[in-house]
Amino acid sequence: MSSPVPVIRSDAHLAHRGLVELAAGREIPCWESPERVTVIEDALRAAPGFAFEAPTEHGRGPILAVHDADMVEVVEHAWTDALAAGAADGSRPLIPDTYLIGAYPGAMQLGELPAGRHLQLGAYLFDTATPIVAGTWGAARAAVDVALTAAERVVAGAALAYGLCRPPGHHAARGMLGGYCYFNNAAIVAEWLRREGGAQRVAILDIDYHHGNGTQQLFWERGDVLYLSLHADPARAYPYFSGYASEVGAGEGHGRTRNWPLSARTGLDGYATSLAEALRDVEAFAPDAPLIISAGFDTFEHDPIGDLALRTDDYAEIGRLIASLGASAIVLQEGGYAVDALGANALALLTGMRGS
Ligand code: Q9C
Ligand code: ZN
Repeated sequence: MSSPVPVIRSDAHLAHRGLVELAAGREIPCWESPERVTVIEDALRAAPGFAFEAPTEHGRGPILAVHDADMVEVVEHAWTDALAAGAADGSRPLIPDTYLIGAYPGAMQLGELPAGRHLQLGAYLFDTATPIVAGTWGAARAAVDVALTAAERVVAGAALAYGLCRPPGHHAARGMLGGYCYFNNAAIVAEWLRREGGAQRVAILDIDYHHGNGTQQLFWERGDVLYLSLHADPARAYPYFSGYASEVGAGEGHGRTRNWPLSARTGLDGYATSLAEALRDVEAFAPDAPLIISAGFDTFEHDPIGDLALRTDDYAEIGRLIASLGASAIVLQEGGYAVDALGANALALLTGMRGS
């Protein structure tokens, strides 16, 4: 019997509850809910072979190694600035009404932002699905600590550890928030393995339904971090503007980003074909650090915002395929919104990865 798989989890996320998001002009309840990770933890607790641990605090350093300090401050202070300015009564999430898109400046040199951090939010967000509430800062900080603690367990010798991160991270870029993500947990771990873990080459495999635009942006010109992503074709699926197969990185990072856009209703067969290519890329890159998996279960056949067709048992097979690399792995939770199936799907992936 192998040793239990560390599962790093925190209750700090419970205070991050966004209330509403906009879908086709309608206000709907946030898909990204606290229940998502509660049901995963419950399912793993009911199964043998997992050891549950709280994260240890790593401070802001690892976050600031990846994200703009000004953006981190906006996440920290937007809520209290809004309350202090009387711009919010505390009963509803902060969702900006105005966004600083790339075309705004044209040839102008714009250098100033309003002092209120709630008013700066629109300069960092790229969608309306990433609300700030009182508990957002604490939850986003804890998710990073969850990810880093999982990484530490693997560096210390565990073959596999699972960071039950919430909020997720892969849509967060250096100076950009969105897609339910504030800080890029997987990217922070990758950078931490480089700076603190003595690694020269780190690979991130992203199996969330959505393209990890944030992770791709962060490592686009980096030769030392391989970013591989399987996701719904952005020609039809969020985040729309990245994730095409033609995107392969630049400069020293040329060839160190690869994307596999997938057709609607892709099931295990099609998925495994692309995954095999990605796994060959990992082998060729020969990372000298644990493999980082950005794990989303929004590829599930009944996911409410996805359109792929993976079944619960398929996650076990995907886990076995990844495990066939023989590498140690840090699995970090990203998306997945079919709440009733998330526990079984996470259990299947981890069971496949640990080989029993
Ligand atoms: N109609 C993650 O899975 N909204 N983020 C999509 C499509 C945002 C997903 C709207 C989806 C973000 C971590
Ligand atoms: Zn997703």
